[in-house]
Amino acid sequence: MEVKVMKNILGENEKIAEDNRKFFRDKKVFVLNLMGSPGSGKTTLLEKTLARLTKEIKVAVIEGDLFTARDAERIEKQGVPVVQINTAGGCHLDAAMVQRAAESLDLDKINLLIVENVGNLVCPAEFDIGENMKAVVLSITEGDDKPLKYPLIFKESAVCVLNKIDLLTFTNFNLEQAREDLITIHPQIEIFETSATKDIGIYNWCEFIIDKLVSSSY
Ligand SMILES: Nc1nc2c(ncn2[C@@H]2O[C@H](COP(=O)(O)OP(=O)(O)OP(=O)(O)O)[C@@H](O)[C@H]2O)c(=O)[nH]1
Ligand SMILES: [Mg+2]
Repeated sequence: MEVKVMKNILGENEKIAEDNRKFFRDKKVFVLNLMGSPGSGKTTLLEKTLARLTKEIKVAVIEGDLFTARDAERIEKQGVPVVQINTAGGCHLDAAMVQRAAESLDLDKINLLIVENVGNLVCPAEFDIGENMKAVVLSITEGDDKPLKYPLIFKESAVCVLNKIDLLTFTNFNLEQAREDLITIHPQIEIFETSATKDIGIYNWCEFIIDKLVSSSY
């Protein structure tokens, strides 16, 4: 019974996600779904990404959180339009939430919409929101076993950002092992090493996003 209900929920979500994708395509807005565990550094990476990208690209942000507008307040300081979604306990964003949030953005004025999903390494991977690309942030302090333990999110994501690389020497995180496991799970995955606080690797990550926009003719 539970399985059937879950299937219906996912089926309904899939329809709205397809509507979103078509809507964003018509508006020529590329949508990036940024996922990862709580505290992996999504908002900090986003702050650094916006500081660089907004010189060249018009960006808006949707922030997903259980409660509070803290991340949206941080992003607002970057001078980009931002909408906060509070899921009131829900562990992921779904396509309907993103559809509603997008209504309060002027999409004719932007080329890139970045959605910071709720901090979670499991649920967001199961819900298509109508994005063009999923990216997962894995921080060094979470441990190198996470790709094998939570494979779906790494399988679904075109990109994995290994953040907090500045902390590598203070941990037992095995970078080679993590890279090997990521490639085993998803052979085409792009891997970036960043420190969002020390501004390491941000340039390459941003260039990658720009290339994606250009190659998708947005
Ligand atoms: N050392 C180090 N700390 C970082 C880095 N990136 C983020 N942090 C710190 O990690 C903590 C969490 O960062 P956030 O950017 O808020 O993480 P988040 O993934 O957005 O968290 P949620 O939105 O709660 O899921 C903050 O104290 C950041 O300063 C990094 O590259 N290196
Ligand atoms: Mg955040």
